Amino acid sequence: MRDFKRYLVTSALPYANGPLHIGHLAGAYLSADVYVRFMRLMGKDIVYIGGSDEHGAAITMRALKDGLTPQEVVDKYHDLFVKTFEKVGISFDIYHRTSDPLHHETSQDIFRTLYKKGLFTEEESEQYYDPEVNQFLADRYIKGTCPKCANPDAYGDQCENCGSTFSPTELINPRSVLSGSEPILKKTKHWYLPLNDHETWLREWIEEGTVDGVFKHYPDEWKNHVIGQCKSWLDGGLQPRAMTRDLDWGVDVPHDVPGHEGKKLYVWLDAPIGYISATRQWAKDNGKKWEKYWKDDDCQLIHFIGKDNIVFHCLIFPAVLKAHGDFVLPYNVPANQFMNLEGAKISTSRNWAVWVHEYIEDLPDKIDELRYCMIKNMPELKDTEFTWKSWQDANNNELVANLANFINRVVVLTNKYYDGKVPAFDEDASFTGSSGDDSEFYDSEMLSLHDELQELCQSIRTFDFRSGLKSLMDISTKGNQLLQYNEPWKLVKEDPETTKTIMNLAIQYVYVLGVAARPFMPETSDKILALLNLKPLKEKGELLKLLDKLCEGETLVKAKHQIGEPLHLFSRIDDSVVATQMAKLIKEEPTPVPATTATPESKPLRDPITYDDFIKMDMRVATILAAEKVANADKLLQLTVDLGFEQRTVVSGIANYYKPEEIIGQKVTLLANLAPRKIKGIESKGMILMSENSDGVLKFVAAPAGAENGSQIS
Ligand code: B3M
Ligand code: ZN
Repeated sequence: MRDFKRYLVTSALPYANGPLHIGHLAGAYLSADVYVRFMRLMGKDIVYIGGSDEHGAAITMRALKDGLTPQEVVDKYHDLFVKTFEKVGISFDIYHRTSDPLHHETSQDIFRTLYKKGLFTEEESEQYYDPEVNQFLADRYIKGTCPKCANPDAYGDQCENCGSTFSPTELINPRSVLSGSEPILKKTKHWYLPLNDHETWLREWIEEGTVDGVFKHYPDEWKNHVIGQCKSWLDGGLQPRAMTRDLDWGVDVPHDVPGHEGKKLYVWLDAPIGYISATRQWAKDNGKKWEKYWKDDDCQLIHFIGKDNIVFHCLIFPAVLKAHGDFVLPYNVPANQFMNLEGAKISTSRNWAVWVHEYIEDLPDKIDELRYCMIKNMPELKDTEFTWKSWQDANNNELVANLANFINRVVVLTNKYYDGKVPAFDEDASFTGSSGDDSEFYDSEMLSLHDELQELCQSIRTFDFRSGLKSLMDISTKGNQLLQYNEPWKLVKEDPETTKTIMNLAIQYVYVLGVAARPFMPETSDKILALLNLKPLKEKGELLKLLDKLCEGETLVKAKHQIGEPLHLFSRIDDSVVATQMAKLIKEEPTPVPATTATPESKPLRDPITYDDFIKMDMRVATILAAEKVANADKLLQLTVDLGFEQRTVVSGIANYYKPEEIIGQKVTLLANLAPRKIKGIESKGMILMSENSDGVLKFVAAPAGAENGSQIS
């Protein structure tokens, strides 16, 4: 662990194409926020950078689906991100965005430098092109049959059914998502970064922590899974990677580069440069020099990301930085793994997620409870799981029963026995609860608080936030034991002097908790300090000062200081709150209660059929994964449904009754063995069962809640 003059911390820039879920928080934001707040408390010069990733197919696809322009999409989600991060207390020094002109300029400058240095190769390749809309097709704009598992709805780069990845030309029967037509191959030229040329130094940098023998970082401070992923890429051999795309949304290839027309920077080139643009903007706004953070070896750069972004932050972006020549390399990339939800992977398309903005709406006074539960279960080394029950348990059994209980007792007793004034104690009085005198006992307790706090600090420094949080709760447990063991409520009559020592000490514990809680639960820290009638922390070296004082045996909250009135820091969460959230997650459709009891005019029954006729129909439970309008057909939606054992496309005449975005995640019943039919050029496999009321309004025949996809209905 080396001390640096400056620190620059980044969190992955979320794609501005959908709201944030708890997996995002646990992955790249809470981890960084705990670290940054801690470093500020230690008096470090640290800047925390964030921003929205507003380019790439992720954005244009969303725009297409929602009938919005890409700019409208990114504006919408950028604004939501700003609010969400603010509410959850993610304390960015700047939250920027990649559609900002300063970012375009920064990315173009870097591209131009690499281009002028001759560090790109130009290569011509054949890529899919949609002749109907005159557009090259990004991988996600091509669908077709998976070459591995025959799933008819695989994307150009990946099959969500079997998980394999490939190039679009490997797809069987490719079709354009834009027009449904068959794409043609067309020649196009792009600039490539020859990553293969960077293999040797990247390997030395990752494995030895040096570049040309010069120290850069300690590899054993990096997480094993991060090094492991890098090594496996390196072992597989790095390939040249295109740094440009044929797109109409993104950062233009600089116009002084011949052949720039119609070309944009690859989103994974411009997005990490967003960290630099944001730092430039922050420096401008605050009268600082951004180069001090990016171009000075005395700055430690740390990227907080999720594991799916490792290759970009540990190999590709460093290659860009090194090729450019002026920039520092990341000192560490403490990537987190994934957080699952109630036994399943979080999935945006299946709406299996806890959306952070919805949590904030539903539980506005339970923000630190969420932070606590997320940090406690942070997927630092392996995937973890969030359950509403574990959230409730963490709150009731730990925050309420331990932390709030201890602090409340101290505040109540101080108010009761000493009119809310921190009791002074006689340093020479002999102490009944322990050998030695009160003063010796007091000093040794303060020293042990110092050691515990040091342990907490060390955990945070090594990105082990779970252990850090545990240390915080251990201090609270000790505080509770101090009261439990000495029973000041009894002792006050027998030995009032020693009671003063105990209570004075307990108040010091509360103060330590107030400071140490800050990185994890900032609002709670403010509340604890308010209970002691002290101001909120400014996060300017207060923890460093506290450690010094503890070392010196100096009291933290002085005798006679008037503390505040008791107040409950946390309250119990009832089962009903958990039940409401679970129901929301599973989206149980309540059985609609008819408005009137009048029998609607019913259609006559069809001719009788035999059991054999009936049993021919294979009806299955399925979930709608994706829905989009069918071009030139007002009534039709093209649906991708999950049958558990496979995914397929079904065209359904429900567009007048349901909007595509409303029905993602809807459980339906599917007549699965209906012979495939071509509808508007789309092969439809099966039919979604609908009920039709007397007015002709269609409603899904809902599958029972909890029924697994693929279950047979008979
Ligand atoms: N937007 C991917 C993601 O949100 C991407 C991260 C960019 S970090 C420079 O997972
Ligand atoms: Zn497949």
